[in-house]
Amino acid sequence: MKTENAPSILRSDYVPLAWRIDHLDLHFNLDPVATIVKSRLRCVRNALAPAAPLRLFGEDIELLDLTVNGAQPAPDAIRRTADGIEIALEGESAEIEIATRIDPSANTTLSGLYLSRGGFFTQCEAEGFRRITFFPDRPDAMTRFTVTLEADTATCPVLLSNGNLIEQGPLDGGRHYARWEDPFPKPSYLFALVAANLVSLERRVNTASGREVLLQVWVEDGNLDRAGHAMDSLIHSMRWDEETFGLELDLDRFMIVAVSDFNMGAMENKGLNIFNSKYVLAKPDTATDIDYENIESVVAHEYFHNWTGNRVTCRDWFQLTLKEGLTVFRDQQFSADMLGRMAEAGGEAAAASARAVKRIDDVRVLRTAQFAEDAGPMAHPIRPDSYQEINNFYTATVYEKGAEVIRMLHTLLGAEGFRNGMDLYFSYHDGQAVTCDDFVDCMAEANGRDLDQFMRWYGQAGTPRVTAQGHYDAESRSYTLTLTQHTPPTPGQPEKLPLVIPVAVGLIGPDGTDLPLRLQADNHGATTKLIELTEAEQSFEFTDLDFEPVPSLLRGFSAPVILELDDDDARLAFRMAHDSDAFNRWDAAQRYAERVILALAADAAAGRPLAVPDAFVSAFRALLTNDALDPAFRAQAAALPAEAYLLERMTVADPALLRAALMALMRELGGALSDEWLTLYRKHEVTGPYRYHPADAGRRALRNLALKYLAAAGVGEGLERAHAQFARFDNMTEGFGALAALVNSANPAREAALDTFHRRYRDDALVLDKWFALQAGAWRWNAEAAPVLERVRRLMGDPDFSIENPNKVYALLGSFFRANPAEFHLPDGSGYVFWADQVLALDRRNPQVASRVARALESWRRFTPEIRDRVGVQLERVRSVVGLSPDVAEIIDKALQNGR
Ligand code: B3K
Ligand code: ZN
Repeated sequence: MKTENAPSILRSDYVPLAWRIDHLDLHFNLDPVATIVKSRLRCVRNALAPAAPLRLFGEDIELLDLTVNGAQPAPDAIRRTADGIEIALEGESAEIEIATRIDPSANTTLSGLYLSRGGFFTQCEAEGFRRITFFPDRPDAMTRFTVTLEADTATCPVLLSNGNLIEQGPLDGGRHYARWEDPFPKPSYLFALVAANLVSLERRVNTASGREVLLQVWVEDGNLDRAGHAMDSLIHSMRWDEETFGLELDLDRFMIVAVSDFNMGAMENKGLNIFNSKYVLAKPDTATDIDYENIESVVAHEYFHNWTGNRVTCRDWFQLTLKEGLTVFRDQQFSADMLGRMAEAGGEAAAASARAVKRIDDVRVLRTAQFAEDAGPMAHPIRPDSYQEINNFYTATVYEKGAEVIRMLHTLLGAEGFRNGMDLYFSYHDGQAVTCDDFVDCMAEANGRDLDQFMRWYGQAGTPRVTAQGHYDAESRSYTLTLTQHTPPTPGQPEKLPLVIPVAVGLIGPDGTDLPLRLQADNHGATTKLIELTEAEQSFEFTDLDFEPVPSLLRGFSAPVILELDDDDARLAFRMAHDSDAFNRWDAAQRYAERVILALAADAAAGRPLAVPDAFVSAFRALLTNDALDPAFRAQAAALPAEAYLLERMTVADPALLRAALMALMRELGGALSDEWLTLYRKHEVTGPYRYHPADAGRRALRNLALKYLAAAGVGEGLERAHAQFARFDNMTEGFGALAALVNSANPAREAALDTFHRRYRDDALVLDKWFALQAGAWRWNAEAAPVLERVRRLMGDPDFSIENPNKVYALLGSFFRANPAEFHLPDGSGYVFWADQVLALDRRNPQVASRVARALESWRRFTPEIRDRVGVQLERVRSVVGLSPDVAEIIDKALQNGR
């Protein structure tokens, strides 16, 4: 096991490999408790690097034998180090043979080779390969792999690895073997094997250039009827990458394998993607519209990595956003295109709305998870400068903010310019391990543009604040917009420099329509204009305006910044009603709601009655009942901002006050608008068999939201509708939507509904995850009800719960710690003791999962003094435990040191 107090690894310490491995031959004799791995490495001296011994990493594995060029090395040529072995090699090349023994049954970390439901699976990113065999386990060591697997035929009839199957057959003793060869050099983090009892859904399709390829989705027997959507998503992804970027599948076979025990979402191993079953399995009765959407996007994400990540990979782990930010951007564009295309049948406006709804979803995630991270003790640039445990840096910053940075390049260079940059990137770097600078250099070169200042986005942490001030001069009929930017200090970065911030601007006239824009000399007259803020303060003058306009800034969320507006309530209501940019229209509604919620929280703090302003209710009603707007958009606009986001917006985070405010607002909007909600509910029923389609999904989302507000407000007819919907549902979106409404109400029938649901899905692990998550995240609408913590403790003892399964941990504990702040932060501090107990119990089994759970309290210094005192004690308690993993140690240390 790795131990705590790992030293920080620095980006500036990068040294090229002294020895390249040009071929690796791996042989696995798979056994649950004693797997023997034999490897043969062909090493070649790297003339471009300083001379050094061959450095092989190894962790928790037993070395049985090691030879150099067929002989035992001299004792002084080999040295055991804290993280592996160093071998002094002579000459220009050498062949190393190594035998190791590992015990997959004891591997509870789910990193390296492990067992899940009797099958063997691997997870090697970031540093899992060293838990399988000794190897230069770093991403710039690109190697050609040949892999032979031997296993019991009865328990593991299917033997898979990367690339092409070149041989297979029976062996003595009820065993069999398969040999796989991957024609493309790859880093060890992309290695994978699967040996299990699975069945596959298969399709043969042609690539754009006419090559036939075999696609397989491997699942457990009995789940084939849930594999179709993943297969369709894979085919759509292939087509999209061919059409959008001219990128084709480069292998004869591409496999997706679903596994029940997996630390994260999925993994892009070359030709053998391994997925958390949550992101593969779907049928109408078990998966919601959101599950369908997530599956499509995760399948696409992993498939897109084949080019952005695998063919061109990262030089070192600091460059992680090179592949992750870019691939998230690609999957976001793909999903927007897919949704837009499906919605096209309803007209152009429906397609645009579907795309906007996708953008809103993405920004919600960014604002909730990434802005909080950027403001807390773990704040880091999208390309960090140091880390203790790389697995802690698969963050919202590296992924989501990284994707926003790529999106800004796309915005600044245009789709064609961006594509030219991508083409150049592949032409220069295919088959290489490169840096973020290499990528941005290609964008710059292909477009003849200086992107030096833009590179600051890679190095500066923290969310920039942009302010806007407008001044209208009636005499000159001009409007001057003055923008400023400022990025607050973050740990280790006291000073920041101005960034390149693309700001998409529109100006709205008094009648609510967009005005043609004339910006100084540039006389296009378009209604949305991209301006580039590059200095701390800059002014832009718009001319030929007969009235003072209402500005609509950062349209489409053109940069990942916090836009501080001094719009008053009336202006927000005006933009809620008129902004032609769907994103900004939604954003105006969210800002208005935020303002009302924070005022209600202040009322609660002062002991004043909580009264929702009529003007807000009217603006909300107008938007909700505007039939010109798509149901999906209305559902987005009428959903309140996330609680975690609102906590960040409070000067002092106080979960109890915030919850009181949110409950008051939901009751008011549910009650005062009950007729409107009931009408919407009736009008938007979806008839016919379930199909995954944005038009239907939007209607279902709006109806479920109606039930949620009505149930919260205790409106009798709403509760009846929820009961009726729950009593006869044939798709999970409606079933779970109704259940969620009932559970989030004071209605006593909630328990019976939970039982019914449990009985119906008792054998379905993925659906039970929803059941756990719903209860852990529930609000207490009935003041007499017991604290949710009691229920969470009880559910941990439920026979269907298992602390060994990450999905269960995220569903029950993750939902409680992250999605239910008011219940987690109980005034007596019992939530924090429970949190510390769980972090410590998890850390002994699975540090990656423990560290994710640990992060739930990292922003503790933002909370009230009472909360800070109690959390501080538990953070210290966790920190004092001997043998803490470096994963959890890094999080707790940073939380204790870098508070704000
Ligand atoms: N690359 C993997 C994530 C690996 C996480 C390692 N702790 C999935 C993805 O981003 O596609
Ligand atoms: Zn990824």
